[in-house]
Amino acid sequence: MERTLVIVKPDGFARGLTGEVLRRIEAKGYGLSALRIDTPDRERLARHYAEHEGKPFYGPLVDFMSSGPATFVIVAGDRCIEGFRSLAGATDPTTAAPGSIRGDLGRDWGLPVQQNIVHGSDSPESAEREIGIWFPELAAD
Ligand code: DAT
Ligand code: MG
Repeated sequence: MERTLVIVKPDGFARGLTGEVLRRIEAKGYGLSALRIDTPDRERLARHYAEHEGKPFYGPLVDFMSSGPATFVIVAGDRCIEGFRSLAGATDPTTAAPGSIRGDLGRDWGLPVQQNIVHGSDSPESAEREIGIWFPELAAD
């Protein structure tokens, strides 16, 4: 069964949208196979966001992601990586399609990093790499 790593980011957690995000994942038909609330630490965030190191929003992104509690979720289901990316919508919440999590629940706050409520892995390789960072006990062998 395919797995993906979803994070309800600190903005979504602080706005009380964790349940709404989980509701949409379950309503779509995917399974929740692990869940933890935690304030992300900068060391694991640096590994998680290594592909963005050096970009102008990288520092603000790590600051934002480590600013408070977030909910880490392993979601399971056939094609759930692609399916959750579709549920999440485009990166920029201003232009994310209505009906998507970011399009319905997110907006621009005029900050150097977009706060867009959720993270979802973008490929099977990313999903297993990210699950290994945040749920090492549940990493694939
Ligand atoms: P996604 O989360 O849609 O996979 P990403 O991996 O390209 O997007 O970027 C990680 C996060 O960084 C993204 O969710 C929000 C922020 N971000 C990306 N591009 C940005 C930009 N050009 N300006 C501000 N924040 C940005
Ligand atoms: Mg990404």
